[in-house]
Amino acid sequence: MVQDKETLEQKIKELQEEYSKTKDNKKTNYHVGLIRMKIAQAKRDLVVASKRTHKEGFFIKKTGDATVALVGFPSAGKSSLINVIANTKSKTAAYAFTTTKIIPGTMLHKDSHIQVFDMPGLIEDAHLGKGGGKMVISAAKVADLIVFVIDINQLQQFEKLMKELNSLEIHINKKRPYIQINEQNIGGIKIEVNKSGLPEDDIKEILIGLGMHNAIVSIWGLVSIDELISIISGRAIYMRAIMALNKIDTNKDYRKIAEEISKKYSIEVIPISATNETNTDLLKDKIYENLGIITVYLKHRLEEEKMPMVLGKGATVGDAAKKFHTNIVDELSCATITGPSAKFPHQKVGIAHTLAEGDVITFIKNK
Ligand SMILES: Nc1nc2c(ncn2[C@@H]2O[C@H](COP(=O)(O)OP(=O)(O)OP(=O)(O)O)[C@@H](O)[C@H]2O)c(=O)[nH]1
Ligand SMILES: [Mg+2]
Repeated sequence: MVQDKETLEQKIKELQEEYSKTKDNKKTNYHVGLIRMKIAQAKRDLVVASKRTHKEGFFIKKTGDATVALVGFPSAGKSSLINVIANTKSKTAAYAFTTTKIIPGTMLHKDSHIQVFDMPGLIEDAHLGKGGGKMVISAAKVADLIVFVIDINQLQQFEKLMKELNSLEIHINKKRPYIQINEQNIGGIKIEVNKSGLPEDDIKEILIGLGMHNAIVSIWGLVSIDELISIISGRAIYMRAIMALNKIDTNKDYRKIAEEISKKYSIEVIPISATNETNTDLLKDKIYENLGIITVYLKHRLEEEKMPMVLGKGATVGDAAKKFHTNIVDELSCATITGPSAKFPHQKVGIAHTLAEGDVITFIKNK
């Protein structure tokens, strides 16, 4: 009989309890072996049962001001973390594949609503569909930021995750090289700018291999052959990521380890403990910062109430006006600003004025 997920989870829990009660008693060797075997079997069944339910979470909807995906191996602490930083309750447990579908939550930060996805654990060969990998990856791709959740005692898992993403043509914390290809009807392949570091003949060969025989090409940045193929074929994805180095309560060398990983992989590392809630507020700040967003407040001249609005870093008064109402920009003469971007309270500025975190804006319409 095929058992469902809940039954299997209950079974694993009971077996694990039995196991912890008997494991130190030498006389019970055979019994302990039997329990271990049963646990292993139940876990295998659970993986299969989990696969059956994977489809449920596949159609994810983006909501809020930005989306963050928690990516990591099973049991790294993704669910424990989302329970602390977002308003959701995701099941946590000591065994792998506790989370079997994507659980969305909302993290409130500085009046912004950040959508956070808790996801099933990613394992090696996820790109081949192992452990529901395809679902996890498609959800990760729609996010604006990946937060890798890594168990400090399982650092080798990070290397495996990076390899996995690499084989999926997902480039982490890398700038997309600027490449322009204008296909033509005749004339063969003409390379106008080549800052790629690759010989022109190789570039031509790649283009022809991808079915482009006539084109004007410019490449403005260093790029490897694999990356070039990945970009031209439209499969390359560039994503920002930071790392939550979890379970630091279990490793006193966490500062040194965090520094080493950060240097080795050029990634921002935030050492945390999800269960003790250590540095989880700092992580929220870092998520917000790395999303490249700011929160500003709109205020009517005669009212006290302020309406929060989330914009991209570098946004102007005009951008805020457009987001508020597409037609308002034409009617706008200027705005007054109170806050970090203003030299003094109620400073009058034009629509090209660049906003900063926490600004209060009052639009002033043409008479
Ligand atoms: N000591 C310690 N244990 C932790 C910490 N965070 C999580 N855990 C434990 O690690 C185990 C796995 O945690 P989960 O949050 O279920 O891990 P997950 O990444 O969601 O796992 P899957 O859903 O299986 O992919 C649980 O027993 C947690 O209590 C932490 O900061 N410190
Ligand atoms: Mg989980």
